[in-house]
Amino acid sequence: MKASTILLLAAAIVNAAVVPTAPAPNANAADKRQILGGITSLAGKGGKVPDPAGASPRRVELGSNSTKAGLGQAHPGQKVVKLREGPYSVINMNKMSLTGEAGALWNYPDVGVSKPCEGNCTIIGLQAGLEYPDGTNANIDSGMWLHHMVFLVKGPGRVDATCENHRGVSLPHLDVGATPQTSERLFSSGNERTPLIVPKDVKAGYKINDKDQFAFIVDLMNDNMEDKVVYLTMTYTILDGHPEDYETFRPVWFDVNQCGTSEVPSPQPDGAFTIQSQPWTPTFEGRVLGLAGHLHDGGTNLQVKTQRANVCNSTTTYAGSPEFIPKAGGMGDMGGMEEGEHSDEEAAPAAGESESMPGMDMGGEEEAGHSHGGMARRDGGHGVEHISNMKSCYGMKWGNNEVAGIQDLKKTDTWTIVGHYDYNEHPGAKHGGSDKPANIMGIAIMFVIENL
Ligand SMILES: *[C@@H]1O[C@H](CO)[C@@H](O)[C@H](O)[C@H]1NC(C)=O
Ligand SMILES: *[C@@H]1O[C@H](CO)[C@@H](O)[C@H](O)[C@H]1NC(C)=O
Ligand SMILES: *[C@@H]1O[C@H](CO)[C@@H](O)[C@H](O)[C@H]1NC(C)=O
Ligand SMILES: [Cu+2]
Repeated sequence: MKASTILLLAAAIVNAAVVPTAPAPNANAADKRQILGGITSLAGKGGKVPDPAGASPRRVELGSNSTKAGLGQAHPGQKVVKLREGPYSVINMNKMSLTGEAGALWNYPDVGVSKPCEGNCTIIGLQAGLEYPDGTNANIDSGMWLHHMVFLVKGPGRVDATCENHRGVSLPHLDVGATPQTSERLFSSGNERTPLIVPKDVKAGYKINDKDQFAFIVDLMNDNMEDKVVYLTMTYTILDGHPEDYETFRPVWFDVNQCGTSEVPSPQPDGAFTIQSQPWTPTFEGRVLGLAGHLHDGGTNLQVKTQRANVCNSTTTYAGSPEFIPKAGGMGDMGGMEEGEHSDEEAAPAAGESESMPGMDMGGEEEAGHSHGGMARRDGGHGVEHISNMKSCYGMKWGNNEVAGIQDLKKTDTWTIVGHYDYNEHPGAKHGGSDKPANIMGIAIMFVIENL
């Protein structure tokens, strides 16, 4: 089937099944590709599959003191639950996705995502992960990437703060059969797997009820020579019910390609440059709990600012722990790895760096260099260092010189994010194995305790 046929088919399916009255998407080619996830399975390009025999349980109750999502920030009565979603089959390096990426499950919508509780509960921590069926970790060292995931919540009263007034179709919402008026993007993660953690001295949470439905957009990458089946994990730290003394926080998603695929073309092939979002004027008021940014390989830092102050400078760490470094001679490491470029400097410490970070650490986002435009290696190939961590800024620590006194969200402010890249410092991913830079991203997710 030709790509254009597939696009039309995808658009027809999505429009017919989901939004009968949707106007024609005013989307560029990159944006349209997001819709394709929906027909990925039909075309035999991977997607959700049944649990393999002998797979670990889909729900795992971790101890209330688990460092996984609670990270030691024990709130009285908290529970830590890991849910394994999927599993998803990811095609190998010798196969192409519908959109032409080798070894990729491309922006695959999953509207059958489980919830950590029946009825009411309150989320005070989140962290995404990737696992093999037996429960072991899946990361770059075995050729698997949690390239990108978006966590949407659909339900009464859910409104996406930054796409609510978007004109035309909002692609992430459309992809899971919703709109910005009926759902919101709560969280996102990439391979760096930044957690959201409400510090124990802050009484605020995201209140879930029985009408809420969870949906994921899942984008995974397989550098191996055989197909792989993996589970996307979401570890929830929750409180039962809606404790009266806990306020409600709302997510605010900043993006240089807001309400689109989040991708933008790299403005130049080398050197330093910035990418910037449209300004956003808050539609509600509150107090900022915390935020973190997301960039692709080549990124140095992402600034979140208002006209009043710099709010957060979310900086990148590259190859901070061994699981983020491809194994020399591994299946996915085509042609082997230049030993000299790797090992020594890259095997830096910092394993679990984000876990030692106190306070609100947040839904950071994605990861290391997923280049959505690539025809071949979306990771930029061997010998390239990948982002393993992005710094979070959290509300109770505003005095750490990152913030000039701004703790509140006001309707009189204007918010902007600026992604800083420098390909001389860190190589970016290439498009289709060519010398052309792949598309890049600039995102930040902020959590705001709403003044009600
Ligand atoms: C969890 O940690 C707290 C504080 O360190 C301790 O008092 C409590 O006994 C621990 N609970 C469990 C189940 O280990
Ligand atoms: C769930 O929470 C809502 C709002 O806080 C409340 O009105 C409702 O009674 C709760 N339901 C149950 C079963 O506790
Ligand atoms: C943000 O971090 C970058 C990288 O460490 C640094 O060069 C820059 O000066 C910082 N910007 C601000 C406004 O603090
Ligand atoms: Cu990204």
